[in-house]
Amino acid sequence: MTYVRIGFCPILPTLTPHAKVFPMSIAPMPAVLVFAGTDPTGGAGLQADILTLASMGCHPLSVVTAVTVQDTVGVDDFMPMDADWIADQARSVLEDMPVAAIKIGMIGSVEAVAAIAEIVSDYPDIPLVLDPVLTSGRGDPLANEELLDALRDLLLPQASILTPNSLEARRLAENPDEENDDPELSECARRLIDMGCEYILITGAHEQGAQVSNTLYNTRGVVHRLNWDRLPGSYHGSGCTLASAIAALLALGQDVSEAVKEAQEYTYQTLKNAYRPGMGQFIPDRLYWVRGDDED
Ligand code: PXL
Repeated sequence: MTYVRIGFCPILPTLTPHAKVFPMSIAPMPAVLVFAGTDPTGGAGLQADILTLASMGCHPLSVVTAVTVQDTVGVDDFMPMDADWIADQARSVLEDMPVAAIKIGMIGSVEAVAAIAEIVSDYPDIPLVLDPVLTSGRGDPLANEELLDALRDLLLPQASILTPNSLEARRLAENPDEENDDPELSECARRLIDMGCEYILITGAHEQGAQVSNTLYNTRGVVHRLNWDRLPGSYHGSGCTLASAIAALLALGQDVSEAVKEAQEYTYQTLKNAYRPGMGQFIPDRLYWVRGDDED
Protein backbone atom coordinates (compact mmCIF):
# COMPACT_ATOMS: atom_id res chain seq x y z
CA MET A 1 0.00 0.00 0.00
CA THR A 2 1.25 3.50 -0.75
CA TYR A 3 0.16 6.79 0.67
CA VAL A 4 -0.79 10.06 -0.94
CA ARG A 5 1.24 13.04 0.14
CA ILE A 6 -0.92 16.01 1.01
CA GLY A 7 -0.08 19.62 1.70
CA PHE A 8 -3.12 20.36 3.84
CA CYS A 9 -5.44 17.95 5.62
CA PRO A 10 -8.77 19.36 6.88
CA ILE A 11 -9.37 16.30 9.09
CA LEU A 12 -5.98 16.44 10.76
CA PRO A 13 -5.17 20.16 10.74
CA THR A 14 -2.28 19.79 13.14
CA LEU A 15 -0.27 17.60 10.75
CA THR A 16 2.69 19.19 9.14
CA PRO A 17 2.48 19.74 5.37
CA HIS A 18 3.29 16.70 3.24
CA ALA A 19 2.37 14.23 5.97
CA LYS A 20 1.62 10.77 4.57
CA VAL A 21 -1.94 10.01 5.53
CA PHE A 22 -4.32 8.78 2.83
CA PRO A 23 -3.93 5.27 1.42
CA MET A 24 -4.14 5.12 -2.38
CA SER A 25 -3.24 2.74 -5.16
CA ILE A 26 -0.03 3.24 -7.16
CA ALA A 27 -0.52 5.65 -10.09
CA PRO A 28 -1.25 3.38 -13.09
CA MET A 29 0.44 5.57 -15.70
CA PRO A 30 3.91 7.09 -15.79
CA ALA A 31 3.85 10.88 -16.00
CA VAL A 32 5.67 12.60 -18.88
CA LEU A 33 6.44 16.30 -18.64
CA VAL A 34 6.26 18.26 -21.89
CA PHE A 35 7.55 21.77 -22.56
CA ALA A 36 5.92 23.01 -25.79
CA GLY A 37 4.06 25.75 -27.60
CA THR A 38 0.29 25.53 -28.05
CA ASP A 39 -1.24 24.87 -31.45
CA PRO A 40 -4.95 25.74 -31.68
CA THR A 41 -5.43 23.41 -34.66
CA GLY A 42 -4.60 20.40 -32.46
CA GLY A 43 -2.15 19.24 -35.11
CA ALA A 44 1.24 19.99 -33.57
CA GLY A 45 2.79 21.31 -30.37
CA LEU A 46 1.41 20.73 -26.93
CA GLN A 47 -1.93 19.41 -28.15
CA ALA A 48 -0.19 16.79 -30.31
CA ASP A 49 2.03 15.81 -27.39
CA ILE A 50 -0.89 15.42 -24.98
CA LEU A 51 -2.85 13.27 -27.42
CA THR A 52 0.16 11.07 -28.17
CA LEU A 53 1.12 10.56 -24.55
CA ALA A 54 -2.44 9.75 -23.53
CA SER A 55 -2.81 7.39 -26.47
CA MET A 56 0.34 5.55 -25.40
CA GLY A 57 -0.76 5.10 -21.82
CA CYS A 58 1.07 7.94 -20.10
CA HIS A 59 -0.14 10.85 -18.02
CA PRO A 60 0.76 14.12 -19.83
CA LEU A 61 2.05 17.05 -17.79
CA SER A 62 2.07 20.16 -19.94
CA VAL A 63 4.13 23.33 -19.56
CA VAL A 64 3.22 26.09 -22.03
CA THR A 65 6.33 27.75 -23.49
CA ALA A 66 4.60 29.87 -26.17
CA VAL A 67 1.18 30.54 -27.65
CA THR A 68 0.91 30.35 -31.42
CA VAL A 69 -1.62 31.77 -33.86
CA GLN A 70 -1.91 29.29 -36.70
CA ASP A 71 -4.13 27.20 -38.92
CA THR A 72 -3.36 23.96 -40.72
CA VAL A 73 -1.56 25.95 -43.45
CA GLY A 74 1.00 27.81 -41.35
CA VAL A 75 1.97 29.79 -38.25
CA ASP A 76 1.03 33.51 -38.37
CA ASP A 77 2.46 34.61 -35.05
CA PHE A 78 3.57 33.45 -31.63
CA MET A 79 4.01 34.91 -28.17
CA PRO A 80 6.73 33.38 -25.98
CA MET A 81 5.72 32.73 -22.39
CA ASP A 82 7.69 34.58 -19.75
CA ALA A 83 10.64 32.40 -18.64
CA ASP A 84 9.72 32.65 -14.95
CA TRP A 85 6.22 31.43 -15.72
CA ILE A 86 7.65 28.47 -17.61
CA ALA A 87 9.91 27.62 -14.68
CA ASP A 88 7.07 27.97 -12.16
CA GLN A 89 4.76 25.72 -14.18
CA ALA A 90 7.43 23.03 -14.38
CA ARG A 91 8.66 23.22 -10.79
CA SER A 92 5.10 22.91 -9.46
CA VAL A 93 4.49 19.55 -11.10
CA LEU A 94 8.04 18.25 -10.68
CA GLU A 95 7.82 18.87 -6.94
CA ASP A 96 4.36 17.31 -6.76
CA MET A 97 4.82 13.95 -8.46
CA PRO A 98 7.39 11.57 -9.96
CA VAL A 99 8.12 12.25 -13.62
CA ALA A 100 9.28 9.35 -15.79
CA ALA A 101 10.42 11.29 -18.89
CA ILE A 102 10.68 14.87 -20.16
CA LYS A 103 10.07 16.05 -23.71
CA ILE A 104 10.95 19.51 -25.04
CA GLY A 105 9.43 20.93 -28.23
CA MET A 106 9.06 24.57 -29.32
CA ILE A 107 10.63 26.91 -26.75
CA GLY A 108 10.11 30.47 -28.00
CA SER A 109 12.90 32.52 -26.39
CA VAL A 110 16.53 32.33 -25.28
CA GLU A 111 15.48 33.13 -21.71
CA ALA A 112 13.14 30.17 -21.79
CA VAL A 113 15.92 27.88 -23.06
CA ALA A 114 18.07 28.96 -20.09
CA ALA A 115 15.22 28.45 -17.60
CA ILE A 116 14.35 25.00 -18.96
CA ALA A 117 18.04 23.99 -19.07
CA GLU A 118 18.41 24.86 -15.40
CA ILE A 119 15.34 22.83 -14.46
CA VAL A 120 16.28 19.70 -16.39
CA SER A 121 19.81 19.85 -14.98
CA ASP A 122 18.25 19.32 -11.54
CA TYR A 123 16.78 16.00 -12.79
CA PRO A 124 19.70 14.28 -14.57
CA ASP A 125 18.18 10.81 -14.14
CA ILE A 126 14.98 11.55 -16.04
CA PRO A 127 15.32 10.66 -19.74
CA LEU A 128 15.13 13.83 -21.85
CA VAL A 129 13.81 13.90 -25.43
CA LEU A 130 14.73 17.14 -27.23
CA ASP A 131 12.79 17.91 -30.41
CA PRO A 132 14.46 21.01 -31.87
CA VAL A 133 11.50 22.87 -33.37
CA LEU A 134 13.00 25.52 -35.65
CA THR A 135 10.25 26.16 -38.23
CA SER A 136 6.64 25.27 -38.98
CA GLY A 137 5.86 22.81 -41.76
CA ARG A 138 5.42 25.76 -44.13
CA GLY A 139 8.80 27.14 -43.09
CA ASP A 140 7.65 29.95 -40.78
CA PRO A 141 10.53 30.64 -38.36
CA LEU A 142 9.93 29.48 -34.78
CA ALA A 143 13.53 29.97 -33.59
CA ASN A 144 16.22 32.55 -34.44
CA GLU A 145 20.03 32.10 -34.55
CA GLU A 146 20.43 33.22 -30.95
CA LEU A 147 17.95 30.58 -29.80
CA LEU A 148 19.78 27.99 -31.88
CA ASP A 149 23.04 28.85 -30.09
CA ALA A 150 21.34 28.54 -26.71
CA LEU A 151 19.90 25.16 -27.69
CA ARG A 152 23.35 23.91 -28.74
CA ASP A 153 25.06 25.19 -25.60
CA LEU A 154 22.51 24.58 -22.86
CA LEU A 155 20.05 21.85 -23.83
CA LEU A 156 21.65 19.61 -26.41
CA PRO A 157 24.35 18.36 -23.98
CA GLN A 158 21.62 17.24 -21.57
CA ALA A 159 19.51 15.33 -24.09
CA SER A 160 19.16 11.55 -23.91
CA ILE A 161 17.97 11.78 -27.49
CA LEU A 162 17.72 14.63 -30.02
CA THR A 163 15.08 14.17 -32.78
CA PRO A 164 15.70 16.65 -35.62
CA ASN A 165 14.49 16.24 -39.17
CA SER A 166 17.28 16.45 -41.75
CA LEU A 167 16.83 20.23 -42.23
CA GLU A 168 17.06 20.88 -38.49
CA ALA A 169 20.06 18.54 -38.18
CA ARG A 170 21.93 20.48 -40.89
CA ARG A 171 21.12 23.82 -39.27
CA LEU A 172 22.12 22.70 -35.78
CA ALA A 173 25.34 21.08 -37.01
CA GLU A 174 26.37 23.87 -39.38
CA ASN A 175 29.84 25.28 -38.81
CA PRO A 176 29.65 29.08 -39.30
CA ASP A 177 33.44 29.32 -39.73
CA GLU A 178 33.42 27.08 -42.80
CA GLU A 179 32.29 28.56 -46.10
CA ASN A 180 29.71 26.46 -48.02
CA ASP A 181 29.55 23.98 -45.17
CA ASP A 182 27.15 21.26 -46.38
CA PRO A 183 27.84 18.11 -44.35
CA GLU A 184 26.32 14.68 -44.99
CA LEU A 185 23.67 13.69 -42.45
CA SER A 186 26.06 11.17 -40.88
CA GLU A 187 28.57 13.99 -40.34
CA CYS A 188 25.80 16.18 -38.85
CA ALA A 189 25.01 13.34 -36.47
CA ARG A 190 28.67 13.01 -35.48
CA ARG A 191 28.95 16.75 -34.77
CA LEU A 192 25.73 16.79 -32.72
CA ILE A 193 26.80 13.74 -30.72
CA ASP A 194 30.12 15.51 -30.10
CA MET A 195 28.11 18.41 -28.64
CA GLY A 196 26.96 16.03 -25.92
CA CYS A 197 23.62 14.38 -26.67
CA GLU A 198 23.58 10.62 -26.11
CA TYR A 199 21.54 9.58 -29.17
CA ILE A 200 20.28 11.39 -32.24
CA LEU A 201 17.44 10.28 -34.51
CA ILE A 202 17.54 12.11 -37.86
CA THR A 203 14.28 11.75 -39.77
CA GLY A 204 14.34 11.79 -43.56
CA ALA A 205 10.92 12.97 -44.77
CA HIS A 206 12.49 16.13 -46.25
CA GLU A 207 15.00 14.15 -48.33
CA GLN A 208 14.27 12.82 -51.84
CA GLY A 209 13.21 9.24 -52.58
CA ALA A 210 10.31 6.80 -52.58
CA GLN A 211 11.26 5.78 -49.06
CA VAL A 212 11.79 7.81 -45.93
CA SER A 213 14.90 6.76 -43.98
CA ASN A 214 15.12 7.50 -40.28
CA THR A 215 18.52 6.83 -38.70
CA LEU A 216 19.45 6.50 -35.04
CA TYR A 217 23.06 7.31 -34.10
CA ASN A 218 25.08 7.25 -30.89
CA THR A 219 28.77 7.74 -30.13
CA ARG A 220 29.64 4.51 -31.99
CA GLY A 221 27.84 5.57 -35.20
CA VAL A 222 24.63 4.13 -36.69
CA VAL A 223 22.51 2.15 -34.22
CA HIS A 224 19.72 1.38 -36.71
CA ARG A 225 18.05 2.73 -39.81
CA LEU A 226 14.40 2.07 -40.65
CA ASN A 227 12.97 2.75 -44.11
CA TRP A 228 9.30 3.57 -44.62
CA ASP A 229 7.26 3.82 -47.81
CA ARG A 230 6.70 7.53 -48.41
CA LEU A 231 3.07 8.48 -47.73
CA PRO A 232 1.48 10.93 -50.18
CA GLY A 233 0.22 13.64 -47.79
CA SER A 234 1.79 16.62 -46.07
CA TYR A 235 1.40 16.24 -42.31
CA HIS A 236 1.18 18.73 -39.46
CA GLY A 237 2.70 17.48 -36.19
CA SER A 238 4.40 14.28 -37.31
CA GLY A 239 7.68 15.26 -35.57
CA CYS A 240 5.87 16.12 -32.32
CA THR A 241 4.06 12.77 -32.47
CA LEU A 242 7.27 10.82 -33.00
CA ALA A 243 9.22 12.61 -30.25
CA SER A 244 6.35 12.29 -27.76
CA ALA A 245 5.92 8.61 -28.58
CA ILE A 246 9.63 8.08 -27.86
CA ALA A 247 9.26 9.91 -24.53
CA ALA A 248 6.22 7.77 -23.67
CA LEU A 249 8.05 4.52 -24.41
CA LEU A 250 11.10 5.60 -22.41
CA ALA A 251 8.76 6.45 -19.54
CA LEU A 252 7.26 2.97 -19.87
CA GLY A 253 10.72 1.46 -19.43
CA GLN A 254 11.99 0.72 -22.95
CA ASP A 255 15.59 1.45 -23.90
CA VAL A 256 16.28 4.14 -26.50
CA SER A 257 16.84 1.78 -29.43
CA GLU A 258 13.56 -0.13 -28.86
CA ALA A 259 11.61 3.04 -28.07
CA VAL A 260 12.75 4.65 -31.33
CA LYS A 261 11.66 1.62 -33.37
CA GLU A 262 8.26 1.29 -31.73
CA ALA A 263 7.62 5.04 -31.81
CA GLN A 264 8.20 5.00 -35.58
CA GLU A 265 5.69 2.11 -35.99
CA TYR A 266 3.14 4.08 -34.00
CA THR A 267 3.77 7.36 -35.85
CA TYR A 268 3.53 5.63 -39.23
CA GLN A 269 0.09 4.33 -38.27
CA THR A 270 -1.00 7.81 -37.15
CA LEU A 271 0.08 9.16 -40.56
CA LYS A 272 -1.64 6.37 -42.52
CA ASN A 273 -4.82 7.23 -40.64
CA ALA A 274 -4.35 11.02 -40.88
CA TYR A 275 -7.33 13.29 -41.63
CA ARG A 276 -7.72 16.77 -43.06
CA PRO A 277 -9.94 18.90 -40.82
CA GLY A 278 -9.10 22.21 -42.53
CA MET A 279 -7.71 23.59 -45.77
CA GLY A 280 -4.05 22.83 -45.16
CA GLN A 281 -2.02 19.88 -43.98
CA PHE A 282 -3.27 16.50 -42.79
CA ILE A 283 -3.24 15.82 -39.04
CA PRO A 284 -1.94 12.47 -37.73
CA ASP A 285 -4.63 10.49 -35.95
CA ARG A 286 -3.00 9.78 -32.63
CA LEU A 287 -6.06 7.81 -31.52
CA TYR A 288 -6.44 5.73 -34.71
CA TRP A 289 -6.65 2.53 -32.68
CA VAL A 290 -9.73 3.75 -30.80
CA ARG A 291 -11.62 3.95 -34.08
CA GLY A 292 -10.50 0.47 -35.08
CA ASP A 293 -10.15 1.39 -38.74
CA ASP A 294 -6.35 1.21 -39.05
CA GLU A 295 -5.27 -0.58 -42.18
CA ASP A 296 -2.80 -2.99 -40.55
O1 PXL B 1 5.67 20.72 -35.82
C1 PXL B 1 6.49 21.57 -35.12
C2 PXL B 1 5.72 22.49 -34.23
C3 PXL B 1 5.84 22.33 -32.87
N1 PXL B 1 5.19 23.11 -31.99
C4 PXL B 1 4.38 24.08 -32.41
C5 PXL B 1 4.20 24.29 -33.78
C6 PXL B 1 4.90 23.48 -34.71
C7 PXL B 1 4.74 23.68 -36.15
O2 PXL B 1 4.02 24.49 -36.61
O3 PXL B 1 3.39 25.25 -34.19
C8 PXL B 1 3.66 24.92 -31.41
